[in-house]
Amino acid sequence: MAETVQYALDRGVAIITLDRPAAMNALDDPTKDALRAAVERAAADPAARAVLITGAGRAFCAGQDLQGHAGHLRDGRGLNGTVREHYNPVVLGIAAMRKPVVAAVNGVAAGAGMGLALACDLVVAADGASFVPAFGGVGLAPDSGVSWTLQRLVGRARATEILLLGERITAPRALEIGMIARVVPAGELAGTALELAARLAAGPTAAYGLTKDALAFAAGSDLAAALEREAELQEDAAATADHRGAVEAFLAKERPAFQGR
Ligand code: T3D
Repeated sequence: MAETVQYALDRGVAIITLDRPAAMNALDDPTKDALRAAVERAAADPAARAVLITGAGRAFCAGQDLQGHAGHLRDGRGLNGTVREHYNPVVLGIAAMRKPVVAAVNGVAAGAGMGLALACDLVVAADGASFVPAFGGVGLAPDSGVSWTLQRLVGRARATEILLLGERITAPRALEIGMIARVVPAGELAGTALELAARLAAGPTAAYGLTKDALAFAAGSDLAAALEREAELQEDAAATADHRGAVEAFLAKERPAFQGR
């Protein structure tokens, strides 16, 4: 794995850190390869029951690396297949992962960096962080799932405004419009986000995976279909050792110890 993406484990949490601080963690080709590999690794890692994605330095991620991109444009390679090769698998990997994924947005999240943050299940941001829908600024349309995630989070009118005007959205404003889950003082971000991810990792992670599945399915279905999907998923949840153990623990007035299965 390239050195520009770090992978570590702490209390059941796979911590993926974009680590190109001099370039605001912009996504050049090796970093995109490594990010995709890290997401795939976290999904498959039995020691990881939750995932935390963050950035090193003052940015979360400035999106596509425009230096490398300019090179591809000049030599006629255009997008060089990166949307299908990198962004789509990363976003789908996060969405399909049956583990909670937390984004700790430590600074600016621009373009595909904003897409990466919004693809995560819970977004916690530092009070000085911001979201920049930078696509239009460089004459591009949204990718990395932003056209899908943003309007589901904030509604179509606001999503259209955000994407067409391209204005920077501060973390407090993002919280106000329902784009993200929490804002904390910058000095507390790393600790708060890790605590949250560790809490999730110690929880009924199989049920959390099924919850992600239910939410994703319901986003694109009618009520009857959503109810049927809930019934199927609830049968899976009811068959877990976590469910049986938690019911017994409740009756014994004890705290449940979840194993994630
Ligand atoms: O195939 C495809 O490529 C299509 C896929 C596209 C997906 C996308 O992500 S499109 C959007 C690409 N990203 C951008 O357009 C963002 C460009 N950057 C900015 O708008 C601003 O830099 C930020 C809002 C992110 C941060 O602003 P600020 O004022 O805090 O910092 P700065 O001074 O602009 O930037 C600091 C350094 O980071 C600077 O380098 P320098 O001058 O100190 O050597 C700047 O060039 C560099 N940097 C920032 N963003 C990028 C970048 N270098 C390469 N690529 C970047 N995206």
